[in-house]
Amino acid sequence: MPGGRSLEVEERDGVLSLTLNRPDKLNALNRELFSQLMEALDRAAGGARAVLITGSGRAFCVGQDLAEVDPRGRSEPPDLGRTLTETYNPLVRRIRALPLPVVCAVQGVAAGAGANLAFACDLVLAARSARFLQAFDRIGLVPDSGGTFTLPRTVGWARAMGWVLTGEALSAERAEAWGLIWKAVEDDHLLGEAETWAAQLAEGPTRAYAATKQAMAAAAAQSLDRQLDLERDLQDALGRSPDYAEGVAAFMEKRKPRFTGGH
Ligand code: T3D
Repeated sequence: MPGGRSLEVEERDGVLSLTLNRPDKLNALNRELFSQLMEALDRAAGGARAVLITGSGRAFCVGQDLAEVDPRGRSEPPDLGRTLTETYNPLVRRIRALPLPVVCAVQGVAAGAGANLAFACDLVLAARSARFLQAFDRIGLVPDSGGTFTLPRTVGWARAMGWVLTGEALSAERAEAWGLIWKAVEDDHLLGEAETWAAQLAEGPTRAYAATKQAMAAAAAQSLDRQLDLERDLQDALGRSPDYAEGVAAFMEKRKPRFTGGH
């Protein structure tokens, strides 16, 4: 946005809210937005206890800013390998590795890497009128930002291939039915509900959420035996945490726990 920030960042009560803010370009991802996102996510690990990602205007995010990679008038083809190495891959890795729950509120359209960015988050809500598009086929690319990893694992081969090859738009309700998002909610309630979840997660057992993310992510690539060992190791560490002591004490005292997320 000329004169404005491409990413609005606000931190309140442990929730770091990140709003993609290029509404005139449907929040297409350009270099500036990437670097602001990465910087904000780096900061998140320093004090926030939950992250909320959303978009401003009539779209969540339409993926790569195609104006930035317009091949017309270039003598050389663009180096997309480098683009992925420097931007999309670190972004997805950062979200997945962030030791905090990441809530995503999708309104309007989420296309290309914009859709897969949403699917990389931990708790995804979408407005009932939202729609998801892979869109990569339209410009001759493979689904990136983890799409080829997440889609077949989440929705199965037939649906993943069908969706990607037909280029159909997926409604929020269908995305929910397929298990790609947590919930489709009434349009007017989207932000409020996402904020409520983010606030609730920010008051939760942060270390347990981090361990849960770690274990869930590891499960995609290892045997039950190794996963059981990992659960043991994580539980061993969590059993020594103040939040575990507080959680059990609160249960015994029939009161709400006051988690600090501390070590
Ligand atoms: O570097 C690499 O290429 C590798 C990485 C790839 C990752 C990817 O994400 S590839 C996929 C890129 N995204 C797309 O191909 C989606 C392109 N957009 C669309 O197909 C349509 O905009 C939508 C179907 C999403 C929405 O259509 P509609 O009719 O609601 O809106 P619109 O009129 O097309 O768009 C409104 C404005 O946003 C328009 O600008 P203008 O003409 O008013 O100045 C349009 O150009 C702009 N816009 C939309 N998408 C993009 C974009 N500008 C730049 N990049 C975009 N991706």
